Amino acid sequence: MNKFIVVVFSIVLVLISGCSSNNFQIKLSTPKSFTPGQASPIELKILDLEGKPVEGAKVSAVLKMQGMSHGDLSMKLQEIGDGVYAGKANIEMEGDYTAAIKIDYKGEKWAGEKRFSIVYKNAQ
Ligand SMILES: [Cu+2]
Repeated sequence: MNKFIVVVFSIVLVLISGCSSNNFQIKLSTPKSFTPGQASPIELKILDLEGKPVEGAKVSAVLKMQGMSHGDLSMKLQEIGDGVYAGKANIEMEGDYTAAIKIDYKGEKWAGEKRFSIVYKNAQ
């Protein structure tokens, strides 16, 4: 496959996976930088289509880097209120990550991916 087809294909995939989030609006918050050896806070804000916080959901996420293995970067996120679910990940490398997110809300299941990137925190 040439590069152009790969790019078009991934855009189509992104569009398709975007459509699967029909029942929830999900916003991933991650720090811009991290300190090696310290867990990084990861937060997900989950709203329903009317913009109301989704409460009482079971939320988990697995962080992945494309083509690399960084041990177990799976997290259970704890609800901290207002539809925000928080967890920590032991990020050890800067770069682009995909968070594979699973939500179970009263038996209604959603799975999807969000992307983010993170860099090393510069020493002061
Ligand atoms: Cu890596």
